[in-house]
Amino acid sequence: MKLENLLDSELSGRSEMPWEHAQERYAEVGVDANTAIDRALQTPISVHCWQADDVVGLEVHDEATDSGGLQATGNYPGRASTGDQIRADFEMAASLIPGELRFNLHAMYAETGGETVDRDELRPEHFETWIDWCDEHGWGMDFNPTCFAHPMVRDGMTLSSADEDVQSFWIRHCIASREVARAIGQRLGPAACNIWIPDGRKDATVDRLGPRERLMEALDEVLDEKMPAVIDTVESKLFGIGVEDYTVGSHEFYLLYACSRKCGICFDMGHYHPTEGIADKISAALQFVSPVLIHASRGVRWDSDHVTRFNDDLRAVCDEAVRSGRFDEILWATDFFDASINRIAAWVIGERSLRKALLWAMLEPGDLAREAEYAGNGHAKLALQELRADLPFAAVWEELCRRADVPGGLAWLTEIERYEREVLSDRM
Ligand code: RNT
Ligand code: ZN
Repeated sequence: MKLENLLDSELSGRSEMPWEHAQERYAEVGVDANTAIDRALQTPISVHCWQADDVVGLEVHDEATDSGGLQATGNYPGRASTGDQIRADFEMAASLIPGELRFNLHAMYAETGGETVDRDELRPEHFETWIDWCDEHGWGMDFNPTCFAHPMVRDGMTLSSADEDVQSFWIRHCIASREVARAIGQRLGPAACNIWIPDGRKDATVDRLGPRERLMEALDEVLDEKMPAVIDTVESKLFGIGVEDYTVGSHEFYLLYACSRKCGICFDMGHYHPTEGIADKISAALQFVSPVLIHASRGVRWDSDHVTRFNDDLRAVCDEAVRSGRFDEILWATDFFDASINRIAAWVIGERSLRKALLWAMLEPGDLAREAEYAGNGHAKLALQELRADLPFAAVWEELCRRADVPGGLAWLTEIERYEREVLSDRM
């Protein structure tokens, strides 16, 4: 079978098992597959806008800017370069992603109608087109200040800079961003406003305390005003390209900050040591901090932003979120960018994999496993974990896609190829 024949075939990789049979198999192990589908579909996933254009944004800078340690590699044709193109591409992607979506925008995607508006002067009106568009489609929205790729990033520093002009510029930008998030929240329902900064040093850092003290003070200023329509979160990172030795906003820094200031924490799956997962952090953090925002991503060696896949790491995160019993305090967002493949396909693969992992977690025979654990029956617990791979998951996923009116199996790939031919090829 050749790929093109498979895509043309009626099944194209879809499950043939009748949904009713699958439902019965899950019922035997105490799982209501119907409820799992509903829950998985109703869990909002906040889709990052920056996959569309390799984190370039819509601003024009005359001066050179610092990438802030983010690297989108590759030059696959068809990159979106206007707000309209990003919106069109996302509409395409969204038609192939099952379940409730939100749209996650960065400040660098302001639309100022040709006027130069610096980041510390952004206002909600510069995002009106985005907000109207999300409203029209019934998508919630989230927001992020953009503290990178800008001439005011000096010596790799923003909020933690020792240069008062630099630091106050970024404080004003973050406050302006919270105002935008508030406007979004008031219109579309509470909006997450996630702060990530690139601040750090390449090598042999001597002063590790000073920048952290300045970051703490800057954040306190940024978050000073209570905004009920805004869900504030802070995101740590271990290192970035060119920022290998020291990151001001480390895991410990932000976890303690969030705990003491009562804001949310963001765990990005690609932001820890290569073998360190975030799954086990969820139940620990939730004792002290809420909400927990997940940035679903995939680290590969030095890169923290490969397209999310339905792999062990993602399943572990979703399992823990469901098992914690505090699923409502967990917010789901994606964060990856790959410029070497069709960007819309990257979106679809990444978002579908997260939805799939959520469904997988919701289909765990969790009551039986918990019973075995508390009865000291470790082997039964292991056997139940193994059983998950024997249950007809594909048929339930298929049913989820059917209910959401999106193609199952590989059929969505045909749509992407058509869009590439008809729309993306004109962008070269
Ligand atoms: C960077 C962080 C951050 C960014 C976006 C663009 O390492 O993960 O979330 O990816 O804000
Ligand atoms: Zn992230």
